Amino acid sequence: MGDTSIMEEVGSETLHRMLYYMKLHRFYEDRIEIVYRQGKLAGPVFLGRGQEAVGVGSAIQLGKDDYIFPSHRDLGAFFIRGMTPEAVSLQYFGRRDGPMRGRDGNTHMGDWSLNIGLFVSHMADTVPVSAGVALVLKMRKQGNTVLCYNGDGATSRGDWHEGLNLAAVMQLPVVFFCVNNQYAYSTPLHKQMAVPTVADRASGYGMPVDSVDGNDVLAVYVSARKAIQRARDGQGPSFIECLTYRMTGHGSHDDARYVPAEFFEEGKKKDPILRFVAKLKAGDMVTDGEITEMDARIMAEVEDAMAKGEAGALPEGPEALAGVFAD
Ligand SMILES: Cc1ncc(C[n+]2csc(CCOP(=O)(O)OP(=O)(O)O)c2C)c(N)n1
Repeated sequence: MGDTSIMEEVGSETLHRMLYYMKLHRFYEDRIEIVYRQGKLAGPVFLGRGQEAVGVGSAIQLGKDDYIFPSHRDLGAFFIRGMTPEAVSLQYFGRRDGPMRGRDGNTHMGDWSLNIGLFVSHMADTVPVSAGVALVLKMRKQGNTVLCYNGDGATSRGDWHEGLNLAAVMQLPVVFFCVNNQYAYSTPLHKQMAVPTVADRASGYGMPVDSVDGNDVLAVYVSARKAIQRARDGQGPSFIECLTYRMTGHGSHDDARYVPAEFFEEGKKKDPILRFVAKLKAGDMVTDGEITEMDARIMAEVEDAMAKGEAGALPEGPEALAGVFAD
């Protein structure tokens, strides 16, 4: 299926929303990284720069009663589900009114009221939990689905394998994404697995496995659409490996000197936002004027979110302890 026919099918409104969320993800993170370097944040910052197409191309297709279990690099998916830039800033600044009420300062966050599952570690602990949520949806015959996102490093952990197996055996309505940015912190892919792709690992569990260019939001969209439909139709789980590039260190504290310069060059050439804009323009789906207006709107939103995050109140001592220890 060519890009033009996909774009015609998806329609200009959804395409514009996709561009908006990819840019919001990028602009927000560019700005929060500066705030981090200014020494204003208590915790680290983890960026999904270069990986925006995966969360956006998939989560944009969900309905209100679906669930996501994002990782620390899927900020666009958080925004799509309704978490506001202001809420994310309150989180980063460790403020009382943030999603974790000031008890964590980085992206360890979620919000059950928005069907965004929480994670404790960056690794695969959300995989069996998302299978559990999918089991509930299946038992309720809701026709809803769960999208679960992990990095390549997470697939070396036992809970990833157990979760995939459980979902396949029980035919659960969940889609597992591997956002394969080719590094787990400083460990390149070939040093943590002896098969060439994560798809090779997933294919042992008895579910459809797809591999897509994770820097092509339309390719992610099409693959995710099929997998989501399967889940809704009661046909069980799917796995999608999205090959992408981490265009940054593991976190903002990491200058990634262990990554060869060519890797970053390659990532830059395949920038998912620039590629999407080029496709939209080639298909007459967006004008320069619309892009300029969108950029200005997003920058204003991000500035507002930073100001509100910084101005937010810190938790009082007893509030900071609520829910931390059993009564
Ligand atoms: C159980 C556990 N072990 C180790 C860590 C430290 N850690 C955080 S992220 C990470 C690497 C994750 O790599 P990957 O799954 O490829 O995701 P990416 O960060 O590349 O998106 C590690 C080792 C952790 N948070 N939790």
